[in-house]
Order: sequence, then structure tokens, then C-alpha cells
Amino acid sequence: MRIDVLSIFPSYFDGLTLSLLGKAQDAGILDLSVRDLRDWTHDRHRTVDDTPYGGGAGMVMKPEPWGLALDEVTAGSEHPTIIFPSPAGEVFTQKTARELSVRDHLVFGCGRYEGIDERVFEYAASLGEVRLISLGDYVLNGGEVATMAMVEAIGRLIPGVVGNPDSLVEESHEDGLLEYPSYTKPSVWRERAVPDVLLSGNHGAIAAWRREQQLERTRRRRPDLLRAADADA
Ligand code: 97T
Repeated sequence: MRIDVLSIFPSYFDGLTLSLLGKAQDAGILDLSVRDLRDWTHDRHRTVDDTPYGGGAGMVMKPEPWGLALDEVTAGSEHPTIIFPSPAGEVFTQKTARELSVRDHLVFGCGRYEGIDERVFEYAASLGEVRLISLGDYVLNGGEVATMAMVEAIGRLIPGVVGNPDSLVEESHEDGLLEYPSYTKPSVWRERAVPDVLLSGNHGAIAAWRREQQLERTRRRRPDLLRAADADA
């Protein structure tokens, strides 16, 4: 998979690039490229924003650098998926991550300030499939942190990427339930014992107990997930 990230703060992504992708990059599984949007400006100040038409607070990202950057990173790409993190987008879930993990080419456009000139989204739709995606109902200063979360969630689903678990199906959210509680040695710690069933060696009883814990936790902490599962059934 190829992933291009367009940002005016490319160094935000240094940690992600190191942690998630070293091995996968070397093996040619994942080709992650983080690019500075200002490289597509042509003025002395490398300007990426301007005042909004119609007035109002804050600045809007100018369309020209975005147009040139999108042209360059999508050139020769068959059907890129162009993602703009936005509080006004569809909410990102594990299902979204799974869907995006099988695409050939993802482009993340990280907006800052009060937003991006609306024509950029229209133009991007002529180059590929455009998705506006939100991490959740809260406000960030820009798309960088949202992009990092999404690239990590998507990347770890690709075999050979660091963090790819042995069993995806046992993970939180993969079956629509929260995870069961985990314990390790010592069997008693500060007068707190590990549940007896986990020391019993009875694999059937352990599986049943874990399932019960998953259901109980989900009911108590995230009843919305159970309602969503009902709606799917
Ligand atoms: O608040 C934002 C500002 C810019 C880009 C994305 C966001 C955001 O994404 N998910 C939640 C908020």
C-alpha cells in the first residue's frame, strides 16, 4: 500500500514513521511518504492560508498549493482514496480501518486553521474517491493527529506491519465487543488474586468466562456497541 500525507507540519509524523513502518517499509509492503504542503507554494513566505471571502474569524487554506500537491502525489495512481480529516466527516471506526486497509493508495490531506477552500474537495473528487473522516466529536487544531491515529489503525491491519497482531479476531472491536480482562504473574499481587478459572486449565470454562466478561463490560461501559450489533443482526 502507498500512503501519502500532505501537511504543513510534516515533522509531527516522525515518530509514527519510525514506530509503525520501519520493517514494512523495508519489505516494500508499505510506502509511506509525508510531504510538506509548503513545497507547492511559490511565494517568498511559502503562504498556505488567506482571509475568508465573506469575512469571519480565522484563516482559510488556499487552494493552489493543495491542487499542485494533489496533482503530484496522485499522478499515475489508478484510483487513489483521498482522505481529509474533518470534524464534519463520517466517524472513523474499526470497520473504516478494515475497509481502507485493502486500498492501493491513500492520500491524507491535513487541514489547519479554520479549514480548506471548499473547491479543493470538489477538485480532489475528480482525482479519486474523497472521504471526509472524523475521529470523534471533539475539536483538534488540525488534521495531523487524526491522520496519525488513522494511519496507525489502518497500517497495523496490513500483514508485515509492526503491531499486526497474531489474531485480529480476538481484538477489541473486531467482534463488536470490548476485550476480556487480562492477567499475568504473580497469581496474587497486593492481596488481589487472579480469577480462579484462569488457573483451572479448563479451556472451555475459560472461553465461557471470557465471553461473559466481554458482554458484561460492553453492556456496562459501551451499551451503544450492543445496540449497533443488534441493528446489524
Ligand atoms: O478538529 C479537526 C480539525 C481539523 C481536522 C480534523 C479535525 C478532527 O478530526 N476528528 C475530530 C476532529
